Amino acid sequence: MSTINKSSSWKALNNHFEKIKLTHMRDLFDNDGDRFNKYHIQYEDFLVDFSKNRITDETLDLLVSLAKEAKLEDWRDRLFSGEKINFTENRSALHIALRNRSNKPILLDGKDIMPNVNKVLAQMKSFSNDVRSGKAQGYTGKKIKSVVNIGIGGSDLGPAMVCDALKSYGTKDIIPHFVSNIDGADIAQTLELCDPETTLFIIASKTFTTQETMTNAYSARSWLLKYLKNQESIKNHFVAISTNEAAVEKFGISKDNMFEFWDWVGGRYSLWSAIGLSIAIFIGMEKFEQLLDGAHDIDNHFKDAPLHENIPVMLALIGVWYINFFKLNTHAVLPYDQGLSLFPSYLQQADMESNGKFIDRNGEKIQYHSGPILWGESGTNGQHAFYQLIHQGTEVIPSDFIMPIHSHYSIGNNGNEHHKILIANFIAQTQSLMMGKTDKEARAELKNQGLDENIIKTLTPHKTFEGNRPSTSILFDKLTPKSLGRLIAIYEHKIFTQGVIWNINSFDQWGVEYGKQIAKLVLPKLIDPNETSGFDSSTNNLINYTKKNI
Ligand code: G6Q
Repeated sequence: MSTINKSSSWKALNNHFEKIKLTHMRDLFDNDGDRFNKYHIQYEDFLVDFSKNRITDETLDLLVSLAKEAKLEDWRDRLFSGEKINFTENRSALHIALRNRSNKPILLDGKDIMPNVNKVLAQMKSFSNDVRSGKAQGYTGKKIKSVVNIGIGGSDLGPAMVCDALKSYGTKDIIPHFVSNIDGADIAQTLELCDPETTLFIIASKTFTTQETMTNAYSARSWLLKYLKNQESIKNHFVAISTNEAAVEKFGISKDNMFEFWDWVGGRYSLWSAIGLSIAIFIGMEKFEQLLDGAHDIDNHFKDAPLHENIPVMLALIGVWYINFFKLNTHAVLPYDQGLSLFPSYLQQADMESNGKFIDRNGEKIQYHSGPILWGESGTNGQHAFYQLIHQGTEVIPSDFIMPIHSHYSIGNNGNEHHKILIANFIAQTQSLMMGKTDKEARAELKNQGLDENIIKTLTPHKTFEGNRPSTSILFDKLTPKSLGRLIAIYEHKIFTQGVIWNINSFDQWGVEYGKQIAKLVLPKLIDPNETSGFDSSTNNLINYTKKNI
């Protein structure tokens, strides 16, 4: 049974929570002019300000003790040394090897895996250069203009998010597309934008058995063959990224057009592997390597920085403080950058698939909350939608505000008007969430507007904000491949740290596998002309109703 909630630091945190739970951050700031200095971490151009959280020195000391009691440092060593910590699948979780830019050997079962990692990186470099230069052509000799990544989940969300985030670095000659949904609209609408003679399909699937990906891949192949009318054309227009060589060959893609990766790369941790091929083609291999460099920097920081000064660790512990002591079970990620608009949905998978679990490493049900419901949207769009609830809702939502100081785009007065307004909104939101607006302040504001006393009385409660709503601000210079690599790796290690505290395996995903399994049970029933009976009455009737009306 997981005993972290019985540990002395957990108990001490509970006692501390009782003392601090009503303390307002306004007072914490008023009483300590040094609060920002104490509660931020600067790592090169990254500034992580966690001073607008409901924490004191004691909170952080106790949280760090909790991490030590959970043996975080040991687990971190086990992760980096390639131990098979994903024990339910008997696998290591070695995404750190994919961006091990030091190239120091990493041993798995006694064998250095770096030569294979480097071999695939070299293959990606040569292929992406060829596609970008026009050396790798379509079957009819035309240059590739569209790259369609067909994959889902971990084989889609990472590359899709990165290509979108780094659009300003992308070649204007090639458009990347991402098809994931089994809903035929996804592939059909994408194909409408493509010319078979100039389209390259990347079939990205670790297992090469995923129903959605394979169905989309076969539809893409039929579409291509309908126009090019020759099986031979497949080798110019299809490549595969997979661990399953036999299935790739069965599909009709030759070994030469296959990019390998390994079972020790989890799907949601795979954008650093050949799964990132669409990124390399779009922004070039040099920039892809800068993305890896950024992640490698954070791997070193996570490994070496003392826990108090460690960005992923502090983010994780503050998250644990809210989830397990304040019992706040949702977390918002709010990037103030258009390029990062897919970042919340990317992180949703990274976090919720890793830590959305109630069974601990001993196979027992945990007696405390684990992964939060993570959601978000880019600012300022979210401000005109759900921020109302963050300011005045009955739920308190701890939030991460993320923002690059410089934009890639010079636009508006003085070339930076848009970005200045964006920054102002970012800062104003975190400030007002923390401070709130007292009843007295709201009343004074209304009075200044010259309103009569009755109206002031009616409006005051509605215009009052409790404040004390926590946020962490993450700032960095500019959204570059390197800073994006750092940002993603910060969250990966945050997730890992929380999984360690909760004693869960962050690297398996039986809920996803379950979805794959049950879909296969229903499909034959939908095809079978006889009335379905074997399920519960709702399911039977849904199947029969659909069959009747299809
Ligand atoms: C990620 C999950 C899951 C997976 C997809 C696609 O960690 O395992 O999202 O990536 O189900 O799987 P394939 O790459 O095997 O098609």
